[in-house]
Amino acid sequence: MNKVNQVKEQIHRLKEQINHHNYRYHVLDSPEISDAEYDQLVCELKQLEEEYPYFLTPDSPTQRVGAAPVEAFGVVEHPYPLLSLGNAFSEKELANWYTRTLRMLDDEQVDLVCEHKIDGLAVALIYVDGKLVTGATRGDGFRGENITQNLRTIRSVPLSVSRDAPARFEVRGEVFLPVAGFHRLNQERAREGQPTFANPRNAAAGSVRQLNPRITARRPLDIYIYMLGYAEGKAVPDTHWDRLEYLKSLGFKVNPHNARFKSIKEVEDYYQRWINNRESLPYEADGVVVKVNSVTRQEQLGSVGHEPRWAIAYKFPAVEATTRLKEIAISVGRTGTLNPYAILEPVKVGGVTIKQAALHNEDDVRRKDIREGDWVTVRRAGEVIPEVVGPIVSKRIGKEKEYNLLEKIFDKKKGRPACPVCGAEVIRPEGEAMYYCINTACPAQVQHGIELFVARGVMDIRGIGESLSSTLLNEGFIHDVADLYSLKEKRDALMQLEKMGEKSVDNLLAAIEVSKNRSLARLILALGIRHVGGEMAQLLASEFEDLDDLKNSSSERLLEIEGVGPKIAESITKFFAQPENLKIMEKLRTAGVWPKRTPTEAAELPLAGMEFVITGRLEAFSREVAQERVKGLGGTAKDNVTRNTNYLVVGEDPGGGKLSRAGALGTRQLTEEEFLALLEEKRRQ
Ligand code: 5U1
Repeated sequence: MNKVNQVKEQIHRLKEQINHHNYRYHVLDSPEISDAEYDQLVCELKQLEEEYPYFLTPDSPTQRVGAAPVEAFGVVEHPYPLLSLGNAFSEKELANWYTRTLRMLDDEQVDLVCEHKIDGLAVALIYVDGKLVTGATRGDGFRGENITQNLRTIRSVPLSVSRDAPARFEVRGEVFLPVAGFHRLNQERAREGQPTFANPRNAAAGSVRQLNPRITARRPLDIYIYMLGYAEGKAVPDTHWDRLEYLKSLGFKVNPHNARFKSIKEVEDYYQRWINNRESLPYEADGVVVKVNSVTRQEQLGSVGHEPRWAIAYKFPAVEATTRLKEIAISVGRTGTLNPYAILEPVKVGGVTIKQAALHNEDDVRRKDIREGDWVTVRRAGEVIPEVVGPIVSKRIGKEKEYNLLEKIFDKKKGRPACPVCGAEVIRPEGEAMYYCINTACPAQVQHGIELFVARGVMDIRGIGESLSSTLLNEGFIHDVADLYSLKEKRDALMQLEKMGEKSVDNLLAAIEVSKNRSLARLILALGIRHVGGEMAQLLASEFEDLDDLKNSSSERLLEIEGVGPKIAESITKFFAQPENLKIMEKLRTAGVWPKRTPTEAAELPLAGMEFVITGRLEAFSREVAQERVKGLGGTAKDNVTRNTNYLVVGEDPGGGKLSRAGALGTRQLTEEEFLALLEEKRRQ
């Protein structure tokens, strides 16, 4: 085949691939490749089309903005197409875009606006005479799906705005599912045996494009408006920034992290700042959108194809990649759970090479139909363990092996499945998705137990990492967590260990000694009782005098505590019914590790004891999310102002009743800004 035919063939293949992935992404909400890989395919096709323009056809996916609308929804024609964005993947590409922009404007400087590029679903909202009349998806840019009823269920979408607003106008924005809501939704779906969503974007798209708006209404969706589409019947400001301020004044939710800059250097700093802080955001962002501020200049620049020249998406490094899953192995967790995990062909994700990824449990592996030998999408978010999102079914060659955990751990000699670490019996309690090793002395369980015990925020014993805890166990220095407190009697022997000089041994022993003073809440957490995490440990520590008191409490007493359900109560009583655990408790008592409840016990979390009421609309997040933030820091969030209310947070259009009651009671009132500052300050404590 000659070169030209080869190129023709390659373009054809790329088009087919891109169309296929477009369909998976936009119509089925079930992508098979990562966004970065999709971008790469489009980039390749664009380059070829630029080099060989006679192969560029109007039906090329580079000439479309998205996929065609699904027919089940009505169709909305967009009077002004909803554009997509060109991408910059490096500082140099961004600088090139800026240079080009200045050249076209024949200027030396231009004001810019930066916004987070939220990974959600772009929508257009049309208001007529102050009322929301139509809400639509972007679709292919010209025609979208009519999802008005669904968008109406999103609380941050105003159903009406001031009568002073233009007679007819359109705003555009991104609907998204906050990360916390996404995890909750997936947990719920997993419990109900439904397929989980691969990421918050798919979950948001899947939620918004429900044929039944009641389902949409149950999902904690949110929206940020990112531009005014058009306005008729009234003059509007002539810069993008002022338009956003104007939309804010009409009651639209605009991202508070937007920023205005005068140089590309400041844009780069903003981008770097958010690369480092993006995990702290309540939503997933995959880059920064950089826009020319002046609307006159935007019009001067115009667009090329479906991408405006006046804006660009400066993408963050990818957090997803695809690779081959070589094998599914099993590790044993702290509570004896047998956890399948993927051994991968090493792959770089967001700058870090990963070789392993989490797979949750066997049901999840089955539900996602992940097989050994599959090509899979892996995802890394922040510091959490990378996870396998799902298989790329189209890449299967027929040699992939379905996974069966029991088959994997079947011990022929014993004639039964056996724990891969200690060989003990394995059970699967009714109604649970996990298999368990029943041996509480299983070395894997003990080691994880020690890792939890010494962890920061638990007993906080610095100097014991994974490798030392394993050495201490394997060399017989300790058999359980309580033995840490008798290590001082083995000082000389410890100094014989590799990498353990006199100084490090003494530091370690000193750290162990100091840990004897940790609070009751931390000790309860350190015991590793199933289902008892930090918040629950805190709650229990505020209710019980000491470990004896907790041990002796009946199920009934436990169940009387608000927040303790049957699962937790059962887990606590089971824990204290085990003789090995009682032995550990006695050793701790003898070693002097026996904290009593202190008056400040309940106050370990920074907002503990503080009661908040929120009134009116907040800009930064919905009321539910604000309440979650308060609770996450140990505070309580109530609906009504009482004598116990410490703070009334006052948003836009506050309820008069709450304000006047707070006024009468002298309750401290916070503006949204003060509230955010308080949360930030407490979060850092
Ligand atoms: N924040 C933001 N996201 N976003 C997406 N702004 C923004 N602008 C867009 C898109 C597609 O497009 C306009 C620049 C046309």
